[in-house]
Amino acid sequence: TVAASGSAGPDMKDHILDVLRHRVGKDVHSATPHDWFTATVLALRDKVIDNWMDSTHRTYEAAGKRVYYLSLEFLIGRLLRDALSNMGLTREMEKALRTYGFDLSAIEDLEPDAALGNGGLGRLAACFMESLASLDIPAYGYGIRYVNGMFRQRLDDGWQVELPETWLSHGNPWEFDRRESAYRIGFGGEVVDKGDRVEWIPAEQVEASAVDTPVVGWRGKRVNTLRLWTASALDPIRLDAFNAGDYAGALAEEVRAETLVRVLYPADSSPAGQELRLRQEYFFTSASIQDIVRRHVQTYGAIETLPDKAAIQLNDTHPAVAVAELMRLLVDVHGLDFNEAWDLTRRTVAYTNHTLLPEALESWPLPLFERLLPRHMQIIYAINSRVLREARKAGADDRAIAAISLIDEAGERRVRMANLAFVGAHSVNGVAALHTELMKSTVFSDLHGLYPTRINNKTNGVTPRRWLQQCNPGLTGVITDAIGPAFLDDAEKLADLNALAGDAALGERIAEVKRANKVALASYLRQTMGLRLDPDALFDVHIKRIHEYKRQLLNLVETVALYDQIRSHPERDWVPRVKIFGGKAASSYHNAKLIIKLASDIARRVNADPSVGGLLKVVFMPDYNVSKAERIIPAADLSEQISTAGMEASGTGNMKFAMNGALTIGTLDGANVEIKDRVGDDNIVIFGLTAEEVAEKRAGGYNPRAVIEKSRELQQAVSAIATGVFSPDDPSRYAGLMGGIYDHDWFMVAADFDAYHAAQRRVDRLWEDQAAWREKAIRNIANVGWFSSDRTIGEYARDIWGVGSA
Ligand code: DL6
Repeated sequence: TVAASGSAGPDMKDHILDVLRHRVGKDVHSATPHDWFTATVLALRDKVIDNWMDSTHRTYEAAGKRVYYLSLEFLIGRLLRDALSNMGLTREMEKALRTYGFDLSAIEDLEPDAALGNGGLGRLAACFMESLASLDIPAYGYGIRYVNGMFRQRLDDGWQVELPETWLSHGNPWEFDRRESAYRIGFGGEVVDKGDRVEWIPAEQVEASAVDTPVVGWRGKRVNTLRLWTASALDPIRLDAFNAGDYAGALAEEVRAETLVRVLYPADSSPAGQELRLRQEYFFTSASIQDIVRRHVQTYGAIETLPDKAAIQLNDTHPAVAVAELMRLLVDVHGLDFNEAWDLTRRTVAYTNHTLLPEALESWPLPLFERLLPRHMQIIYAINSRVLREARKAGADDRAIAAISLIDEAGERRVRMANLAFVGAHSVNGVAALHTELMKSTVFSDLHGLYPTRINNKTNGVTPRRWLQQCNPGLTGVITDAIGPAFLDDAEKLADLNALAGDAALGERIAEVKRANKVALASYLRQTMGLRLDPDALFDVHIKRIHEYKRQLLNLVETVALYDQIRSHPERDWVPRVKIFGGKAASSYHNAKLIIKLASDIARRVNADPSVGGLLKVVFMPDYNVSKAERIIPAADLSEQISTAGMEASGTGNMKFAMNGALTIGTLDGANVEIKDRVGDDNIVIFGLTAEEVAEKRAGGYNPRAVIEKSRELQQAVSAIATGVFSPDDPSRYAGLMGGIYDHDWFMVAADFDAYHAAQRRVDRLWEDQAAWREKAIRNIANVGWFSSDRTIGEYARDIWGVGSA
């Protein structure tokens, strides 16, 4: 094992200069700050490469099983700080840069945020990659090297405007082109019966080629590979067309190919219905499966041992076509019979579900699927006929058969990707205990009946390196002083803090760190948004994608109610609050965009109102991303996790906040349930309907209008918003949004309002006793070590993949 190289190799100071000169082509006189950033990464990368090669050799020597994590999204954010810290080189780099007059954190800020994901699902994939390396598990992440990641968000007069994201515009010093790992990916065409076998003759082909990024584990022990695919035409230019003056036509093939990897779909929790999306999914899945099969055959000489040496995890259904693609390679290319191929496939593949929202369960119109992937369609029919015969034999009735089928026959016929992933996998997991139970009882109930041991739970986790150590060095230092450094290697050792929860001196030190983090955030917001915030106010934070089920609207309506009350009862002891919102709305999601505008409208009015006397400030931070989360979370006092119960599969922001000493105000949804179990009822503020109660209400005559009429605060707030108090320039702007609450209230904003309002007043009372609040903060930090992604990955490794370190 290669140890972290705290001071190994040639002097970093000289090395950076050498890199600057010979690889960036600049000297100290001509180098721009960006050149220094590039030189810093390249100098660090040289050290990473040694550990990377060592890790690869160890894996080959041990002939161990490898994990392949297929994900359409990897929301990795910046890598420099992470890699430096995991390599144990932060101090050395700081010192080296200082000799040239540079501050490491300023250099770190020059790194673009690699936003190859929308939100939780993509960020989870990034945490998992880091934990796999930290646990010394040989693994590859497979995805797409999008040229334009998640859009940048600008607010124009409070309205979201989407701007292209250009993380690659100055090159990317982390990546390595691996042209030798290139595969042809076909689309369309026909399937020819050759007697003893069938052959798919695609009408179009593009080339996928690999671009690798090293992923450094904690203490540099292992470096794994994130392999992202880029696309090009087989013939980059048609010279005959070019010479004839048809320049666009000459490049058309290349443009078509590049389009595949051009943009990340900014759709969160709803399928982008475009053909391009299906093409993207097949493109990266096929390249990845071909790569896995090639590596296996090259190493072991035969395909039959694949399940012993490869575990393929599908991150949601985006790569679900892997089931059919692996079958195709095994049957059509490697000549296995269908049964054997089916057995190998199921023993190799596992699937993680991340949502129960019906609109987010991917399905493709059958004619589209058949046109693009005719051979896969045949294979899916063949799988379906096996599965349905099996179901019939087990006693399934017509209703159950229709639910289990890989083809949705109701209305326009569609291919159901979740059903394909379910039947083609040996393990199907949910991402929090409640979510997993709901998978069994709702969307997958018939499949669960047929395969009752397949569904299992793996509660999500987050990497404590990025989400505690690196983003909150102050807190990490205080914890280390209190309980020693063991928690750095095993986050569950944070539990040692429990013995010190009542220690006033520790409480004060933690509060000092929190205040310093709040001062830093306030100063950032002053510089970037011109806001003046009181760091002694309670920082109440709601950051995540904007979605009706995440209920930013409930928070905003409650904010309006609080604003009203502060004005009506200025004599009361109000707790000063700063309400911080941040998040992006899918570009086509009308209500989500309107919610952003509402937050801005409320902020403008409240922040300018002298009658609230600084007791309430509202902020909507534009362009929320991973780097901003790293700034905001350490500065939060209160974490808003208030989704409609039963709708948030897990959440991972909830874990990050608690790890940084914020208290949660939340519903019994997703992983909040398990956070509550671990931190204890007294150290979290839970309110609202349970998932079961939500389902009952939806099923039987819930009348939101009556609820609104009964609650004075709610009625006043909703009607103020609806009648244009916050939008005098367009008084009816929010009439429809508020009308939705009156008419059906699908997300239970009215139903949960009173409970939420009361819970917020409980928070006020808790805040007034600062000593008790600090103790609760310590209890949160102490008891959420279990939500480390190391624990989660340990469970996947043991229960699903059957892999150990090597
Ligand atoms: O599992 C990661 C993350 C969960 O924490 C969130 O609760 C869940 O909403 C998110 N799911 C998606 C679904 N997208 N699709 N398909 O992003 O996964």
